[in-house]
Amino acid sequence: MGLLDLSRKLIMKASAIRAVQRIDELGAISETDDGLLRQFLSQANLRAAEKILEWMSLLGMHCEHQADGTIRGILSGSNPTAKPLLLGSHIDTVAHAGKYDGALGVIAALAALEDLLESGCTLPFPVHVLGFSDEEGVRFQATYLGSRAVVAGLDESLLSCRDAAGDALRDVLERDGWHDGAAHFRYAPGDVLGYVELHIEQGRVLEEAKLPIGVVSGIAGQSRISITLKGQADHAGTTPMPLRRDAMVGAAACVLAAESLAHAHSPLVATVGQISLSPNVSNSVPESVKFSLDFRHPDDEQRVELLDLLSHQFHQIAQQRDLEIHWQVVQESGAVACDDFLIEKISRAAKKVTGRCLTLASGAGHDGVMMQQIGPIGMIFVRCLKGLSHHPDEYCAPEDIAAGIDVLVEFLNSFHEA
Ligand code: HGY
Ligand code: MN
Ligand code: MN
Repeated sequence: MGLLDLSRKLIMKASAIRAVQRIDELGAISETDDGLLRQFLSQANLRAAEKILEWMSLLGMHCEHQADGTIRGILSGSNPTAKPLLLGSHIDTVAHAGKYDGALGVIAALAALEDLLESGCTLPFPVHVLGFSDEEGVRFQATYLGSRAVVAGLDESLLSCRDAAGDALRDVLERDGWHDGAAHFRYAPGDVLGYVELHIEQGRVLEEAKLPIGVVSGIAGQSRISITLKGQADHAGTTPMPLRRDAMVGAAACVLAAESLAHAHSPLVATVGQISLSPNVSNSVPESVKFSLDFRHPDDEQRVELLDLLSHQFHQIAQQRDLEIHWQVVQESGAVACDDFLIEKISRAAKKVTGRCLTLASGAGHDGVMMQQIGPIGMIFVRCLKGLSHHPDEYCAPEDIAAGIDVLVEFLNSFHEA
């Protein structure tokens, strides 16, 4: 461990200690007692939002919430008419989540503002800290609902998405929305100085480089596809193999085809994370299988070309096995580049705090994909143990959290300099 890391470990500032405690506090707010899960407009997600609003009000921020559960705290600057700088991240989580993904970005932003207020510093612009209601897209299979709502609103196609219970997003919003005292905040292109998000890396690059902090160059594009294969249910004991139209075996061939395509075209990554089949009984040949495909590549052209190739392979597999195939694009977002000016400022701040700074791309999606529609985006990555994420053992060391907060403080203070 470097000297700087050690010093941060030994002398943790109050704001960093509080941030670590708040991570634990928020991590305990879940909609199940079987691991951490906070979905769009679940009661747990709203309770987490309320908790963060409490912390924002302790800083004297003007606090607001939207009906969808997205929240924001506003800290005024010396020039109230200046364009605001946006900070923040998402409040929702995946299932069996770690407690840092999303939450750390909101909590670190508040900790950095706490440090600035403690040092009597007033920024030359307002700062808005946002906590987005949904980035993971677990409930409705549509990602970035929170950030999308504040930059573009939710269109008909999104409002008609249905959750596992068959409820449309529109109806869930109507029925379970936080309507009481709800504000309606929207940002248009050019409204803001920029959006900067601190997030755990969710990869191994910083750990292998033995660095606590990195600056993000850009966010990979992603396609989320839903595939349904339909064959014929049959008796498992009496149907000879050559006569079967087994949708499960067809799906298995597709999954292996996706895996070998990704191995052959690194850094392409392809994941089948969700699968359901019917009739789903042990003594019937599966009639239909529905599975998800998460397909990502830093280069959009390659992603589109390779996805087309894989779709062709899936259709061939279906044809060979006499299966019907339905291929539905659920969600696509192109790769986005972070802003050079923000990258430069963040790397300078990181070098000041940690001595070095690495620039790296993000394979994970982040709300910056939506926020770049209204202004320049920047991201600060914080090392996490073994790169593990979307897992209960996700871990970010307190001294690395402290480093992340210090980098945010340095970054914010750099706006005072010419
Ligand atoms: O899936 C992702 O890339 C992110 O965790 N939403
Ligand atoms: Mn995530
Ligand atoms: Mn995240």
